[in-house]
Amino acid sequence: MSTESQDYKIVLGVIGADCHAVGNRILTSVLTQGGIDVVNLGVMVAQDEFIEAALSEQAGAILVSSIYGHGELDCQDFRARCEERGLTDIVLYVGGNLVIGKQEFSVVEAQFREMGFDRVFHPSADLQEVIGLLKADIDANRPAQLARNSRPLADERLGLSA
Ligand code: B12
Repeated sequence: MSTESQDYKIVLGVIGADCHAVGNRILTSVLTQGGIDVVNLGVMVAQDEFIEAALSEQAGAILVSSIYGHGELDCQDFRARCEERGLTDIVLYVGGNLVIGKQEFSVVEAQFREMGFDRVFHPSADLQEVIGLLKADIDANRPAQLARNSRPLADERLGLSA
C-alpha cells in the first residue's frame, strides 16, 4: 500500500438490510486504484458498524451506499450518532438509489444534506470526480499540524523527524 493511500482511509458499506453488492465492489476497486485506503464492510451494514470501524481504523470519511430505496430511513440520525461517539468532523458521503422511485435529484440531495451528509451522489456519479472531492474534503478536515504538506509530516516522510 502506498503512503498516499494511508493518508486517505475511508470506511465503505451498504447500509441497512440492503444486499446489493455489485456497486460496493466497483466502488472498492475504483477508489483503491485512485489511492484511497478502503475499509469495506460489504452489504447490510448497521450505522453502529460504520461508526465502530471509522473509530478503530481512524478513517477520515464514511461512504454510505443505499441502493434499495430505503436510504432515508436507514440514514436517519447518522450524523448525530457519529457526533455522540466522538466522530465530530468525519466526512460523510452517501450515494446510490437513495429513495424509492424517481424523484428530482436536487430534492433528494437537499434532503440528505439536511440530514448531515457532506455530499450526496447520484447512481451515475463520476467516480474519478468522487476521488478528487474525497481527498480534498479529508485534507480540509485534518488538524493543522497534520495537514498534508505540513512541515512535521513532510519531515517524517523524509526521515528528518526526531
Ligand atoms: C441485481 C439487483 C438485485 C439483486 C442483488 C444481488 C446482489 N447481491 O448484488 C437482487 C435480486 C438480490 C435484488 C433484490 C432487491 N432489489 Co434490486 N436490483 C438489482 C439491479 C437489477 C442491479 C443492481 C446493480 O448491481 N447495479 C449495478 C451497480 C454497479 O450499480 P449501483 O448498485 O447503483 O452502484 C453504483 C452507483 O449507485 C454508485 N454508488 C452507490 N453507492 C454509492 C455511494 C457513494 C458515496 C458514491 C459516490 C456512489 C455510490 O456507484 C456504484 C458503482 O458505480 C437494480 C436495477 C438497476 N439497473 O440498477 C435493481 C434495484 C436496485 N433493486 C431494487 C429493488 C426494489 C430490490 C428489492 C427491494 C426487490 C424486492 N421487492 O425484493 C430487493 C432488495 C433486497 C435487499 N434486501 O437488498 C430497485 C431499487 C428501487 C429504488 N431504489 O427505488 C432497483 C433499482 C430495480 C428497480 N428499478 O426497481 N436486486
